Amino acid sequence: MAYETILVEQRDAVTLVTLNRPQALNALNSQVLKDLGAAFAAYDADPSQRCLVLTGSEKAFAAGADIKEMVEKEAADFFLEDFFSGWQSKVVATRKPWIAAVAGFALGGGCELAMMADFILAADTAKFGQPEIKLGVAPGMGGSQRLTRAVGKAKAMEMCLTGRMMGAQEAESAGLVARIVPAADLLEDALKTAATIAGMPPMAAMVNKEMVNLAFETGLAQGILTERRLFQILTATEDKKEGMEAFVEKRAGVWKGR
Ligand code: CO8
Repeated sequence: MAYETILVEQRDAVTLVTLNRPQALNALNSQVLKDLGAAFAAYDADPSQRCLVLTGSEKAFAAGADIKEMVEKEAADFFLEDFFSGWQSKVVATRKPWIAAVAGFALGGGCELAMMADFILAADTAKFGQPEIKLGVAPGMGGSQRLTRAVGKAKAMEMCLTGRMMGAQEAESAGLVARIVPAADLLEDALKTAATIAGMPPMAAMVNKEMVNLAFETGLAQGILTERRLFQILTATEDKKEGMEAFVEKRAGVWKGR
């Protein structure tokens, strides 16, 4: 598959996707969404691929939705195209795990895209922000909701109202990112982390992802009940039998993916 705005490579069981519009600091236009949608769908459908890393450049993960694409559009265009809805249906809908490896700017849609990942690994150079207010708009790809859930109302509100950026240290202490890595080691660390996930029983990885996401969608009692049911379903897999037998026999498990 030929992509215009991203680079895709497979490293064993890990798919590496690199945003590749350096002239626009990886601004997210419709072609990027089309390319990412196709790459994520291919990843989800390929049993040989078990984790994905999405990254940008040293300077920018992504500096936002493409302002030059939006400048001439009118409200009716945004509404009739249901602009930005594809990010939910093509990227968030991915069932297998993926990590955002963020260096440099992750602003507006770039911050929102990073927050769609299962978790964010940040270079010490990462800068997160929702500066849409400065353009007379507001987040449109989930930022006001995901940022608030990640860092709480005070920081999210301050960032959305002032457009200020949050550095990597603050992002880590606020709970937006899983870990900070020196910029030079970001990709290697992200690929290593992805390889660890890729080495896990694949169905268990998908169910663990679904369970954690459930915490954002349901109340506690319903979430705990659904967790228990999903756990019970996993116990019917061949990989559950293999995983527990391998532990007892003091050897590594060999996964069938079912
Ligand atoms: N869109 C399009 N082009 C961009 C974007 C962007 N978001 N960001 C940067 N670029 C382009 C610049 O225009 C420039 O292009 P050119 O060389 O042709 O002039 C090139 O990338 C390099 O950028 P700069 O020269 O500005 O680089 P600097 O290092 O000086 O500055 C910044 C870097 C601070 C990141 C700066 O580029 C910037 O502020 N960018 C915009 C950040 C922003 O506002 N992002 C939010 C965009 S809106 C959004 O994401 C969601 C909108 C929701 C709207 C909902 C409507 C329905």
